[in-house]
Amino acid sequence: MEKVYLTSGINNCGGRCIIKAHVVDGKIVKLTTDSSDGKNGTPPLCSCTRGKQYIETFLGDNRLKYPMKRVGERGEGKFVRISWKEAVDIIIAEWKRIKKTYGVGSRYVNYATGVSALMKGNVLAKRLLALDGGFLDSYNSYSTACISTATPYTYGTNLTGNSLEDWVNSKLIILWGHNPVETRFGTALWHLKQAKEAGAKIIVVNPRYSDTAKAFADRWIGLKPATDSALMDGMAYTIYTENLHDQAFMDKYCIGFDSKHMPEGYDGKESYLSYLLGEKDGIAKTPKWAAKITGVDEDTIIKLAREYATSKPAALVQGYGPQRHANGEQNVRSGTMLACITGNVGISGGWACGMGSVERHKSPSFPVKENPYKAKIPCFLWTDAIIRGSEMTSKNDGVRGSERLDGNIKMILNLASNTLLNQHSDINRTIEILKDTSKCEFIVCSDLFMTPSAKFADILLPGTSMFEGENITMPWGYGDYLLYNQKVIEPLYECRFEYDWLCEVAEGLNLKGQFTEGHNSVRDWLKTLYEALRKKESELPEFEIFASNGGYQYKNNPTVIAFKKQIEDLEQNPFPTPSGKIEIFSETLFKMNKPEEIPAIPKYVASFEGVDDALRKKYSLQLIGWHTKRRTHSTHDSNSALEKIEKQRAWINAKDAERRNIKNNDLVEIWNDRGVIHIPAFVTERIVEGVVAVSQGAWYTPDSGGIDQRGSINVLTTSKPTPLAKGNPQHSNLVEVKLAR
Ligand SMILES: Nc1nc2c(c(=O)[nH]1)N[C@H]1C(S)=C(S)[C@@H](COP(=O)(O)OP(=O)(O)OC[C@H]3O[C@@H](n4cnc5c(=O)[nH]c(N)nc54)[C@H](O)[C@@H]3O)O[C@H]1N2
Ligand SMILES: Nc1nc2c(c(=O)[nH]1)N[C@H]1C(S)=C(S)[C@@H](COP(=O)(O)OP(=O)(O)OC[C@H]3O[C@@H](n4cnc5c(=O)[nH]c(N)nc54)[C@H](O)[C@@H]3O)O[C@H]1N2
Ligand SMILES: [Mo]
Repeated sequence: MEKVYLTSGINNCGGRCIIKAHVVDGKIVKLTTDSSDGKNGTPPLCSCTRGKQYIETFLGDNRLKYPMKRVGERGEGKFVRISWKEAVDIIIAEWKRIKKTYGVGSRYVNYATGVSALMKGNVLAKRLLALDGGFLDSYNSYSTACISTATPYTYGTNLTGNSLEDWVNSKLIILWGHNPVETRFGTALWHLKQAKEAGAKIIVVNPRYSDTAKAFADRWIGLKPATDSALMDGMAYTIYTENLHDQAFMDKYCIGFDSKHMPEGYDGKESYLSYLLGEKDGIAKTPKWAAKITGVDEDTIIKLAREYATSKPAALVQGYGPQRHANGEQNVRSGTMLACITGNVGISGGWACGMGSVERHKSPSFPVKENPYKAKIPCFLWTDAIIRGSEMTSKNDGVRGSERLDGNIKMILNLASNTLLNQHSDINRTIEILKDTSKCEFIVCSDLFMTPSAKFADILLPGTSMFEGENITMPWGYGDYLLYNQKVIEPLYECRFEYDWLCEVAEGLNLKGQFTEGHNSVRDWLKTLYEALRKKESELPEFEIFASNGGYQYKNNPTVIAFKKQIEDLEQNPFPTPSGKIEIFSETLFKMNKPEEIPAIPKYVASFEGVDDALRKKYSLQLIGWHTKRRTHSTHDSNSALEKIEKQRAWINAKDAERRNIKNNDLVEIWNDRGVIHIPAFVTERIVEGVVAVSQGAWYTPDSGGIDQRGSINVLTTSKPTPLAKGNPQHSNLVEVKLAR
């Protein structure tokens, strides 16, 4: 007899969809998904090709089956099977030894998104470490470091998005480095379809002619990577000089746009307008000026500017691609400036730009205990904290909570993460750091597969997949639902959910009671956390109903328009910025006193390893990555069936290929000072000249000479952080390309 269980993917795909697992005799025989059509107003939560492949990806013979201990050199990938008891005993012993020898601040839990549901190993581990005296915590994410840092300098908050059903009210939608057809963002794709059907014109700005451009765009504007702010300045110049801007809006709600609206005591020459017109540096930021930097021709810039300023209301929506650059903070603030000068803030059909988060419903969260150790690092700087933690300061490295760190990282728990190697920048540098066991002395990994990161574990533990346990899955910002992961099958082999062995570690530390707070199972915890949420979200049904229905899609979703209150009555509702207004000029940024890297106004700042870096003499091509439909980060790379929806290839413009005698599908070598990869070429007009693109997430697979054979972009990316956010500039890289062999 067939039984159907309701569940959902728990990886960090921006979309979280309904998965129905059909089980016969304890075996999953097929997966189906949500078949609703969205006609009742709630977006369908149907899976894409990745979701349909969860059996092949997660339940194959390539799973890690038993706990293991490293026997060879670290990173060599040689392990022997051990018992769970031995694994837990070793973890407890090392945990205590490292605490005693180096102090609590030497213990670190790596950034991890392999389990992005409510109960997840990394958060649980942090809870236990906090109970045990503390650990070095981190802030930021690899997703949104720059955009979430920069947006509040303008608006005081990251809640700058309208709820997406409002897109149908936009006359024009500019998807700026945003690619929801391939790169899922909650239910954004469905709302985009609705908007298109309602007649919105759609323009895509992206160095690549993405699937979104192909499926939706009336026009594609291909620019050179990391030149977005120059394009936006050029647009602002046209909008201002043709008097298409909303002066009344700027006068009333903004500070720092022009010399008349500067904060007290500041020279008018520091204003945005003064920069735009070249009053200080003698360079007017004309479309002609912008064309030279961006590679977009002058007429296209002028036309785009006029269209955006006159098609009111219009939504210029920023993806996260442009901010994963060396100057990633700047284009975020440039976007917010454009939204303001066109008066598209606080209105239906408009969009304020920046982070664009919407909080319509509260999310459940797991209670991490207060961490007694106060210092935090930006999550991108963990390799630095292994080799020079004791030198890292708040001033130079963005350390928060303390002036400096008091030591180096000595223990890492890397649970459901491939960021220990594959997803972090500069793989060869990371290998050098990790392979020296005198630096970081102890590494625990829990994963489903022998990933490039897993090979660097001292203790390697087999985790359970989405089918093998219960959880609650929450969508990204744009989605009004919670999904329940019913347990579909028993854990395979000796696999265990991270919570189960962490409870045993807690017991060995005499912290079990505090760690579990009396909960006997994951389900018990989920119930407690859900009930806490239900106090805030009264529409939610009782836990048992929620769990047996596989989750809940909210019906009561009042439309949110960001800053509507502020625009209607600024006196009563000031912006949550220091000045109470929209800060085109930020005094806080000004006082950082680094005008070249971190200007007080949004303006084009040349990116390192960007279009005008002197290094281009050696490495003439800009290399960007993107989030492909073929994977969720590195997850699914082990499933070769998905190769048919997108092959791992390097996109290269036909002219650049011709110069190098490269034909479509030729194996090419891409290199820079950091490393070398071999990958087939995709020779195409779908990418602008001078740019190469390799999708992120392929598993690093070196040959005996250390040349990656799979096309893992992080062999080529830099570990140098961005100036303000100290984020990951993983799309800013200079490389050269030639035929391989
Ligand atoms: N060059 C470049 N690098 C990037 C990015 C980029 O754009 N360019 N993007 C960055 C971004 S935005 C992010 S969020 C990070 C993501 O980086 P990660 O958080 O490392 O995400 P994944 O690669 O999906 O890896 C998650 C790991 O969890 C494992 N896993 C999957 N399901 C389960 C499970 O149920 N249980 C357990 N225990 N393990 C599981 C997978 O096998 C995988 O090894 O990558 C960042 N890295
Ligand atoms: N299928 C799939 N969906 C996902 C994920 C996944 O791994 N797979 N990951 C999820 C996660 S954790 C995240 S954080 C998000 C990531 O979402 P994003 O960060 O938005 O995704 P990216 O693909 O890195 O960037 C978006 C687009 O920006 C373009 N781009 C790169 N550089 C520039 C530039 O300088 N200027 C402009 N204008 N465009 C540029 C890229 O070509 C790309 O198409 O996606 C989520 N959704
Ligand atoms: Mo992300």
